Amino acid sequence: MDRRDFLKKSLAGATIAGVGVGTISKQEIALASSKKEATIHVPPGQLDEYYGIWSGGQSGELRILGIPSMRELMRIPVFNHDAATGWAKTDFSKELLGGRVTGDTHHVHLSYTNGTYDGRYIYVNDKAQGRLARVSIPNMEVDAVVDIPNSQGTHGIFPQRHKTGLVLCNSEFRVPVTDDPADVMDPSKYVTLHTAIDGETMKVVWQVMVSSNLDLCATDYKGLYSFATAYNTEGGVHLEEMISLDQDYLIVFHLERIANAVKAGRTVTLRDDPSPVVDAREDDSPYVLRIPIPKSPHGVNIDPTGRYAVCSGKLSPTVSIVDIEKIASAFAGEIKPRDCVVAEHEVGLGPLHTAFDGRGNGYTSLFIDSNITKWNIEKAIRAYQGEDVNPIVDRIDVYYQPGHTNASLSETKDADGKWLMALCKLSKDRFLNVGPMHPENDELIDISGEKMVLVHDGPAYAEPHDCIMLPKDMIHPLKFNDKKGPRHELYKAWAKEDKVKLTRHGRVFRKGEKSVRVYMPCKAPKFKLKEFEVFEGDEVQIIMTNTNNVADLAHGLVVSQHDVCFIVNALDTQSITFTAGKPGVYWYYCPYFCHALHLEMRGRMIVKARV
Ligand code: CUK
Ligand code: CUA
Repeated sequence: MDRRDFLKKSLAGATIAGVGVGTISKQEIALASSKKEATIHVPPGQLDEYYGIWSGGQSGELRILGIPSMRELMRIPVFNHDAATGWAKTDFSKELLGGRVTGDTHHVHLSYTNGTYDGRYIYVNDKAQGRLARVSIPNMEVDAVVDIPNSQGTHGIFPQRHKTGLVLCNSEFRVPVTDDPADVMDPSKYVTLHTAIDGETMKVVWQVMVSSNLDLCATDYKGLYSFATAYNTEGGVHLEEMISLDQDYLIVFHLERIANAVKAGRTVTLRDDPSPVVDAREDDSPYVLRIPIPKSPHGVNIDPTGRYAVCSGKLSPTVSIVDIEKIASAFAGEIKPRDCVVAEHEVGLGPLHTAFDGRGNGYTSLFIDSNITKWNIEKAIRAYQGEDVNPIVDRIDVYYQPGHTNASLSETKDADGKWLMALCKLSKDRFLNVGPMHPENDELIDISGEKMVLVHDGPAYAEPHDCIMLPKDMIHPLKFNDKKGPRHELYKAWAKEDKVKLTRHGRVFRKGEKSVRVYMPCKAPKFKLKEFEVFEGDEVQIIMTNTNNVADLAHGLVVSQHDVCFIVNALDTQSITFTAGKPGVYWYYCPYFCHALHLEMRGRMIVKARV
């Protein structure tokens, strides 16, 4: 039997094993029946059914994947310098990043309307520098970055789900909030902040000050609350101190009370930052509810019905389910905070994150046990009430040590229970050896049936933390930039000032004694300016416009020996500023293959000695 026959034959087997064949039209599925593992192949020329949006961890970027093929379709540079596109070097990106080009993207979410993705924005955090960035989906590029003040380690983030409103951001590290040396040396004075950013303006709205480390973040579906798993209730600064207690908290933030406090001015400011800060450090603070849950919880995920907040135990083998409908009574003091917990069942060792299939099941990643465990919400609640039922439905080994897991549309009311991703931290022997640095392993699991079926291993560069997956029709990226964002405001202003047409005029303007502005339209295979002259030490700004009206026809600009390389997509403009080096001739050229005469697409920057 050749491979083709094998594939055909195994389709029948796959159906029986519950690999939703009908859901993967025109794609071949082979099931290695003995191992309950399948492979999925999206043939050349066929498009994927889902987009996957991946955080890139310490690479500082986002990645777009096709699901189920797991093909990496594109990278979106965010907090990093990207040599191919010039991100972090071009004028706009450099200004946004403030010169800080390392970042650690952990959590990625789309903006919401009415409990589901509205296709407008992607939000992503930077844990390293404490920032939140927004990607405009039509243009698939970052259009805003905001620094989270007064804090370090911006980690869990979550946008509100009833509308594009606030994006809540947790700072994980406790820090002093004054420069008083006594406060700096006294960890009992350190705080963390839960920060609300306006998802439209990308400005800080308020911050709430608490004492515990804030880890993952979630929002409800009604706009009443946000949530943070909190560990290090001990207030320790060393590992042993942070894990001495067996109990930590899910902190619930009462958004209306916080907004009212801000309106009434019951706030403080920290150092010279103007953001209003609500102090919720007191045990009886009206702004927060502290729901006790076992030891150092990590993920908090809201199920697609919006009823339950599921906290994964990390150092406890349990998952705790909080009934969000009980929270109002707890805030009112009618029940104890702990009474909001309606289930707490064992799932295995090292529970980190939980995804949902929209059919009443949770899927928890177990870092230490190295598997994904599927369990039933209703059964977990009944078991907690004393009934003799086992909530565990299925387990699947993953290779190896998963951090995040997420399912298609899991964080929306439309969770469709098709695909689950296990972002494994170690790949060990799963791929050819490529040296001391190993890839991570993103494993795609079919969850459309009763049993989970592993269908794909995807090596990933350091280090995706989180991902979301959504049907391809939920977002509509443009083929040409819409020229509406703040980036284009810059070019319009400059062109107006110099009375030029970006698409037409190749011009050189001396803007100051040591600064020059160069307008450089281009069209395959020519730059409008065959050469231009500047003086040694001039600050040279090049504004380049690609006038080819052909999608996918990018040009770029490299200026030899000047550390300049960036892309200009079709009908778009980009600008960069650099300092002219020693007198001489420097060829500039187009690095993107654009024409039979692409290699000839070049010109000379002539640098003259200053007299
Ligand atoms: S954290 Cu990485 S495995 Cu930053 Cu979402 Cu849980
Ligand atoms: Cu333009 Cu190559």
